[in-house]
Amino acid sequence: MFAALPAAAQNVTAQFQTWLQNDLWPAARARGISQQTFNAAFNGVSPNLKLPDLVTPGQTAEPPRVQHQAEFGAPGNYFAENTVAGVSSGGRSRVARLQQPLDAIERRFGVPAGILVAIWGRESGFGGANIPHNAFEVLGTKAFMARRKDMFREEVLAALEMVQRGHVSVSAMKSSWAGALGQPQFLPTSYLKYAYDADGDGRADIWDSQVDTLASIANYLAAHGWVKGRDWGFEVTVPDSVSCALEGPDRGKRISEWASMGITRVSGRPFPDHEARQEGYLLMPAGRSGPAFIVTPNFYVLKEYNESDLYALFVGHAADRIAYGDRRFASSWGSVDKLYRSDIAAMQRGLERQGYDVGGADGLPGFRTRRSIGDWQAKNGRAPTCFPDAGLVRSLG
Ligand SMILES: [Ca+2]
Repeated sequence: MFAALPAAAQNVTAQFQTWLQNDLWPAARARGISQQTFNAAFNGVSPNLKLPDLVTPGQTAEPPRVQHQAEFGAPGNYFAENTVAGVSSGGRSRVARLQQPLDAIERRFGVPAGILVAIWGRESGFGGANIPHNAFEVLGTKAFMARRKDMFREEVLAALEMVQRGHVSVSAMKSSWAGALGQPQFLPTSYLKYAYDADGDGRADIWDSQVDTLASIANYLAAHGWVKGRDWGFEVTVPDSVSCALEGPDRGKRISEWASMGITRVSGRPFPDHEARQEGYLLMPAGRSGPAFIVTPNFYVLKEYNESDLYALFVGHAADRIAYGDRRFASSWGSVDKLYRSDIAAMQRGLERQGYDVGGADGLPGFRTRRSIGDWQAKNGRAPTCFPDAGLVRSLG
């Protein structure tokens, strides 16, 4: 749209410059950013109109239409074997090479090496990923005109603070298109709170130091409540007598109680004693048509790194494979009807009209949507699957 309208783009660029001078600069100055730092950061920067989720100044935010028309990806796609195996085999070699620092980091923060290395591999390919964008262009554009611009305003101010405090030079401030920095892919506010100087050279270097990167990830997880000594979760078999609608972090039970309901580990081993005494949660990311898990509070700490069940599961699964060898999930991911996110959103609105909580009609079947589907199916005399399908979209959309 903007490419066809150079005049409009020029107009946006002019508005961006005005916003920088009249709006962002006073806020930056109030935080102790010098004029020199501010000018260096935004020298030659104009808004990048190719970034997603932008709203033209003066227009109101519309629902993310393009994303909505995207095909809904089956959960199993997230676990393509070459992706998981890349993280697990790459992770094992890093664990072997970095054993001493990883031991020290685990002693300090309580997070096991496999988890740290799995996140590192997932976020940046162990630091090998190309992270090419100018962070001030990305964060500045988003703070100026993104749908969630208030959040990005904090991030761009934090980015300026990173430079002002001497943590990093302007030219080294490269980010993903989402504004995430360095090997752990931290947003600037996370860098200021959680970046950690583990090698003791006086600088928390998440760009070029592997041990600083791993310690920073550990510090982030510890600060978000990682429970030392607990696992992330276990793949399980759930008998038909246990409803898939019991899923969710707000429906926890002692793991021994889940076991007494007939839930067993796929490995055939019992739950470890110290886990059995504590709370666990049912997780069925694809409802009845995929692997099921009993997860611990640490699973939800992983979701603090990236708000997605599948992300957290990827990290936990890869960490297990790094620590214990490559073993795929015991259950396979079933086939999923071809649906668009707009179909799922329509189904969610149908459930909402009938009083069910779907956690927002966003076109993504999170745990609130999955269990509401299960409850609706049970109420309507159907076998609960707890996952969207074409028939449900027809019945509820
Ligand atoms: Ca350092």
